[in-house]
Amino acid sequence: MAKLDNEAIARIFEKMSRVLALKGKNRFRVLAYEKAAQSIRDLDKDLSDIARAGRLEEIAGIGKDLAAKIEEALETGHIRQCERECRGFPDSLMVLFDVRGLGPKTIAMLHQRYGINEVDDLQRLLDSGRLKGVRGFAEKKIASLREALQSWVASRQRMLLGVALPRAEELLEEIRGIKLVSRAELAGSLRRGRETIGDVDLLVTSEDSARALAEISRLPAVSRVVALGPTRATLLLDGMQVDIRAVAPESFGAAWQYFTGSKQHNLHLRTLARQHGLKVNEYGVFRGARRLGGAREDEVYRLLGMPMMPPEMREDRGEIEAALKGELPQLVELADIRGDLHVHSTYSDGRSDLAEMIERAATLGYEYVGLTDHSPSERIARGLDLRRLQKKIEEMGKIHEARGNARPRLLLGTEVNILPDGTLDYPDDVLAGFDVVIAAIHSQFHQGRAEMTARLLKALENPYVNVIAHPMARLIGKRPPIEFDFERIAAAARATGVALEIDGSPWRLDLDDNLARVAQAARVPLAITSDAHSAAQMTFIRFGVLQARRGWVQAKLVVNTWPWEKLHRWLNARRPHPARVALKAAS
Ligand code: DGT
Ligand code: CA
Ligand code: CA
Repeated sequence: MAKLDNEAIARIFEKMSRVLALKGKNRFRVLAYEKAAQSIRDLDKDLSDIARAGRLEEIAGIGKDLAAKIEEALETGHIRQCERECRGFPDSLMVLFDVRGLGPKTIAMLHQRYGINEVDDLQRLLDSGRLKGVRGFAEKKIASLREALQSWVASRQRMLLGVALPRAEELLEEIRGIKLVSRAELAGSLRRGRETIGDVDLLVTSEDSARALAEISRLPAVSRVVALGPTRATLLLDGMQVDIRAVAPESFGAAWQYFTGSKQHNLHLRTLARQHGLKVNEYGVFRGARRLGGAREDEVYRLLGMPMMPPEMREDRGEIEAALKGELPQLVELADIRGDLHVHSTYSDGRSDLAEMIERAATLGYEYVGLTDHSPSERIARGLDLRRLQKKIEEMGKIHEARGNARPRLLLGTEVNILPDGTLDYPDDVLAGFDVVIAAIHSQFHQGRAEMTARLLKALENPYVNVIAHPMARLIGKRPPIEFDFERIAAAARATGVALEIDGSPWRLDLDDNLARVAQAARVPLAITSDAHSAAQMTFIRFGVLQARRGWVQAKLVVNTWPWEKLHRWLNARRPHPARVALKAAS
């Protein structure tokens, strides 16, 4: 009996939704399965645990019927009704739903009449010319399907936020430099700060949209023009797909809202609007034919009885309900950050030396910076043995002396390994010499859930530990998260006052948004860091802030938004003896 995990069950429901759409079944049933799949993907607990507690029906979008199906899947590895319904529809056919311009009606027709079962079949069919003259497949339609297939291939690979955002911002600056363009903004998943990005969505306004788009598509960064029309362009920039739409100024806010998404958030908003007798679309907010607003994005929310919604929250995870109750949290902002507690130098595996890292921290206006090189067992990363640690202390002392009282305050730190048995890689008397200790798992990722939980709990008990770094220990798209009981770790962190990290490195973003939200709800201290391995990477902290905002995190809980006095008290709160501070902090 195959044990099904959350993702496997979500996929069954997603497929069910798509097959029902192909069969032209009731729209509400289609949506119900789609919503259920999304809710399951958003869960931070195993469905099997939730089922055991008898709480399946508390999940958004899961009623009696779907709860019974989940139970069946957990017990037998199958959902009979779904299998029956989906018979004859291969998974490879479902992929066509991700191709732009293909909806359920067309896919159903291609499947029935031409035996199309996958993207390659469709490509061959288009190439064969057999669609020529077929009703519904005018030449223009065939050409646009070809383009859509090309961009599907390009966009199959999702990009990391940390790669896509800087490139998109560069493009945005070039677009803003075009005279004809009066306004340009980012939308889509990039604006919501999702950890991976399918394609980049941009909105522009211009008095001559067609010419503006043509000019944009001639920018040197553009490697291929996939499609170019009077109001829309699809461009490829070295593998990154960009969708640009030109909209009228009076619709800009409504369009920005619409194309920021997420789709689920928008669906929910539109349902709400209907209940108020309003219509919301990408052109504005309407009562009948009368237009109530849409030039500004906040108008859209205001007309629905809500304050402006931070883009990072727009995932239909309860933010609309919170906004209607006037309970939207005040999210942490980059400007709240007063320092970084996790950066590496050439003493371990960083590419910039201590002086360069400190210089950059000063440029960023930080009050303090923790220089946290690795501990000895981290061989690949050149972890510091006691001899090299002593050298680092001496060099930090010299830099400190040369700088006088200049900001930032320098904190001697370490990122110490949590060994497989939960002990740390430096003895306590060495740890006592650091100003800030962050502890992390860098080995034995495959331990079972119980063992891993015990390992982390033991590390949390060490009185010198201030932060647990990247608690999930995942690498996005490369290494899955370790398995552990997050609620127990969060409760222990809250009890001991140890912070959990939200690591801003684009490959990590760890905690992720879902766990950050659990931590925020449990009032666990958090530390948003860059985990920089070069001076330039210190700006990674912004991706950590975005992830934190997606987790509804408020500044209050984030220790590195605190002024030095408060941070200092917290750093030493659990130590058995007053800190033997290695470096006298600047006054
Ligand atoms: P991505 O590109 O996969 O990372 O995710 P998004 O969210 O950027 O999605 P994308 O690029 O397909 O569409 C951008 C936004 O446009 C999306 O977040 C919401 C809106 N949108 C697109 N298609 C639909 C749709 O069929 N229905 C609704 N309500 N909104 C849509
Ligand atoms: Ca997108
Ligand atoms: Ca798009």
